[in-house]
Amino acid sequence: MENINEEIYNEFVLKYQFALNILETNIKNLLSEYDFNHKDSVYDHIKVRIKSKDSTLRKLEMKGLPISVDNIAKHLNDIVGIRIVCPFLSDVYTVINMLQNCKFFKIEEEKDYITNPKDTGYISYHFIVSVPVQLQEGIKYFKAEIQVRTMAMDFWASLDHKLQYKFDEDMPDDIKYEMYKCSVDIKNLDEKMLALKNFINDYTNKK
Ligand code: 0O2
Repeated sequence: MENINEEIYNEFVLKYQFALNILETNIKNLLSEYDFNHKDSVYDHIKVRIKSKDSTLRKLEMKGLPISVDNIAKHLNDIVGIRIVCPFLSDVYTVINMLQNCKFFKIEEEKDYITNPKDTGYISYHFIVSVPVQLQEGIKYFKAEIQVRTMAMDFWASLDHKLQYKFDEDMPDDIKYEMYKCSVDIKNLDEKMLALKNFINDYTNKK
């Protein structure tokens, strides 16, 4: 696989780190404000990461693009990644609504893999956003991917990710199908847990 000079890559990625810092702080502030106002937490945890160089170059190669920082900036949206993991499906939609009303970044794209799961069974809600960063040369925008999902969706995606690494090539079809069926169980489980939460809320409110 081709490579990019280490110094050039580090300088390129540093600016994405700035974007991640800003995005993480703003999102955590928003969520904390919500929690304070509602005396309840809408999320379980947040995970942030800068995509590793290896994984970035591999993704560019998989897209059939020449290896360069310009191509990374132009074609990859997830050098910066933030994942917000929520207890209930209703919390996911509260967070989605919060992000849709955010003014400090620009939403470039929304991918609703909750209504339309991927063929693998992957369920999640994604935002591709542009984050403004004040640099010495002026304000520049950097792309980031925000994933919002329930703990159950996260459980499936984490295990799927882990299992995929066991295969050099694609997963065999029968295993893919079993994973897909597990994701249907996950969707049903989220719906059942939400119904149970609503039932308990009604029950305790009546008392
Ligand atoms: P990693 O290692 O998690 O970073 P696009 O250019 O938009 O067509 P892209 O960027 O692959 O293609 O978009 P997509 O399909 O929305 O996927 C973005 C990310 O969602 C992936 O990043 C994964 O994190 C997650 N994802 C998508 N499909 C699956 C899946 O079937 N299983 C799991 N576990 N995660 C999935 P990366 O770079 O592929 O991986």
